[in-house]
Amino acid sequence: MKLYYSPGACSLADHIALIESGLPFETEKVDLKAKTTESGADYAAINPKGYVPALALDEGGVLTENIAILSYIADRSGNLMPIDDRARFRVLEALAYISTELHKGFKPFFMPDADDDAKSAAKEQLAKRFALIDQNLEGRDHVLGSFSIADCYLFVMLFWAKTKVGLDLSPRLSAYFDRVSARPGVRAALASEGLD
Ligand SMILES: N[C@@H](CCC(=O)N[C@@H](CS)C(=O)NCC(=O)O)C(=O)O
Repeated sequence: MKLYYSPGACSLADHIALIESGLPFETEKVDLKAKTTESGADYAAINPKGYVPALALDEGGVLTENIAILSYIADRSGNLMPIDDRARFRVLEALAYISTELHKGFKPFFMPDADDDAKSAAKEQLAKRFALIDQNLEGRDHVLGSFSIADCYLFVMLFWAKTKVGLDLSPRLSAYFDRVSARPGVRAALASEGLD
């Protein structure tokens, strides 16, 4: 497998999941402006969507979209998603919330032409979205029982909240962030992307 990524982008979630999975994989950095990869390949030919992440599969083909890639890694590894059917749907529910309510909420912070009003409205909305996550973490160390792909994705959202938005995290979210940051797999992914 090969993960196409950009340092600190949402592809960091997939990078963490791959390291945590113990599966063999390679990475290739993408220049998102030029749409080329570090080996000089045309990224648009690899992933016509033009964004990261993309995962080139050993069996051929390229998988895109965080939810699909994270689920694929979990499925292959067997250790990043609960086996119980009902709990699996809870992981999917969490991934969908993170993708559509959190991830997309950061958009103004990645758009060079977004004005301060758009950023401050987005910040307010994100604070509300994170408040719900905060409540759900009551009495838990992870989004679900044990570390899962939902934690890989949520970690990146909190990383952005701290580094790109300057959002004040609640004590519980801060503790969660510190706990996940301390995982060797997370530290390795950050180091590999030059973010440590
Ligand atoms: N729907 C996609 C969105 C991925 C996405 O937003 N990727 C961003 C980085 S976090 C990107 O590559 N943006 C550059 C671009 O769109 O040109 C997913 O969930 O995987």
